[in-house]
Amino acid sequence: MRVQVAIVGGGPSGLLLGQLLHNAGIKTVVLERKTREYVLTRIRAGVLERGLVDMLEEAGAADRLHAESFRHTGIMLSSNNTYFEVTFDKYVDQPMTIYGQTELTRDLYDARERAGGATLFNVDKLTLNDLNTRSPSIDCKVSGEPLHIDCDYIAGCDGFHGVCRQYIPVEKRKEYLKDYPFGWLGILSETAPVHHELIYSNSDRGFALCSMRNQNLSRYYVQCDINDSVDNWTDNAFWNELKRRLPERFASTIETGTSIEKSIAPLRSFVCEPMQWGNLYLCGDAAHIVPPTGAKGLNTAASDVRYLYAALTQRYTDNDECKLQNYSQTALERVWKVERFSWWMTSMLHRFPDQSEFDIKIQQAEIAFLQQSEAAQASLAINYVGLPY
Ligand code: RFL
Ligand code: PHB
Repeated sequence: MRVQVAIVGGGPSGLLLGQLLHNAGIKTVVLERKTREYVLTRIRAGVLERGLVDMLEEAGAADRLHAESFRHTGIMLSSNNTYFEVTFDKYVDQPMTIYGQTELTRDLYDARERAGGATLFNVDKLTLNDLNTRSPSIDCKVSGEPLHIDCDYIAGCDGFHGVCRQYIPVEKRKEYLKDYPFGWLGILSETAPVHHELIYSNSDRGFALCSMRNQNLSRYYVQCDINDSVDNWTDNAFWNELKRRLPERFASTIETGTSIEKSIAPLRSFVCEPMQWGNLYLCGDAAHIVPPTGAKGLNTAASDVRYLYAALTQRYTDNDECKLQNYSQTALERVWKVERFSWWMTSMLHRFPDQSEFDIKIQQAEIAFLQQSEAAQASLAINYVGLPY
C-alpha cells in the first residue's frame, strides 16, 4: 500500500487529521489497534472549544453536533457551601460546546466512511521504518495478515500508551511528567443535569464536578484515591459522596439514578519534546497529557491537528516544508500554556494528601480572589474557552 500520510491511531486526533487531509486531496490511511466498537465505548471528553468545532465543520462532520450539542457560556465554581459563576461572554466572545467525545468520534468515523477514506482496524505488531529518510514506511499486521505501507509522512496519533513516541531516540527526547496523587471516579447517568452550567467544586472531602452530555444524560466526577477501584463504589455510595461535596442548593436538588458507566481515571501532566522526529509527527495524547480539570485534553489534541494539517497542506500545495519543520515548536508553545492552566485548575480545586493547613488557606484565598476579581475571572475565561491557535 502507498499513501502520502499514514496515520497511526483512530482516536479523535487521527480521525480528524485524516478527514481534513482526505478532503484536501491528500491520500491517507488510518491504522487503529482496536475495533471501531471498542473505540466508541470509551467515555471521555465532553467540552469542546470553538477551534475544534470549526475543524469538525471543515471536516464535514459537524451536522449532528449542530443539531444535538449545547452551548455554554460560563462555569460555576464552589468552595464548600459558597458558589459563584464565572461568565465567559463578559470577557471573551467564544462559547463552549457540550458534545461527547464518543459522539464526535462516531461522526468522524461515519464521515470518513462516506468519503471513502481508508481505515484499518485490528492493527498490531506495528513498526515504523526509515523515519529519517524521504521514504519512511510502516510494517504491521491487520487482523493477523502482514501489511507494508510506504508513505511520505507518519502522524503518530496513538495516544499516551502508543508506540510512535518511542521512535524518537531517547537521547533526543525529553519527557516531563507529573503524576497527581489521586484519580477521578466518574459516572454517566440518565438523569437531568443538576445545573445548566458545569459545577467545579472544592470541598473538604475533595474535588467534585457536575457535567452533562444532554438534558437527560449527566456526567459526574468525584476525586478518589489513586488505588481505589470502581468495585468499591455502589451507585448509592457515589451519590452520597457527591452530595457531600456540593453546596446545599445543588446537593438537595440533584436527581440520582442508576449509573450506565462507571470508571476511574488517573490524573497526570505530561509533555514529550520534541513532537517530531524525521518524518514522524506526534499529535494529541501521544505527545502530551493534561489532568482533566479544565477540559483541555481533546481540545489540545485538536490544536496539534490544526498545526499539522496546515503544515502538510503547505507542503503538498506549495512544496514548502517550512511549517512542517517548525511544527513541534509551534505546537509546544500552545501546549505548555494549556499544561499550566490545567495544572492550576487542578491545584486550586483538589485535596492533596500532603496538604498543610497553610496550603488549604492559600487554596481558599485563591478561590476568594477569583470570586472578587474580574481580572482573575477574565484570565480563567480566556484559558477555559481556548487560547487562539
Ligand atoms: P486517544 O483518544 O487515546 O486515541 C488514540 C488511539 O490510538 C490507538 N492506538 C493504536 N493504534 C494503532 N497502533 C498502535 N500501536 C496504537 N496504540 C494506540 C488507540 O486504540 C486509540 O484509539 O488519543 P487522541 O486521539 O490524541 O485523543 C485525545 C483525547 O482522547 C483525550 O485528550 C481526552 O479524552 C482527554 N479528556 C478531555 N479532553 C477535553 O478536551 N475535554 C474534556 O472534557 C475531557 N474530559 C478527558 C476527559 C479524559 C478523561 N480520561 C479518561 C483520561 C475526561 C476523562 C475522564
Ligand atoms: C466531562 O464532561 O466529561 C468533563 C467536563 C469538564 C471537565 C472534564 C470532564 O473539566
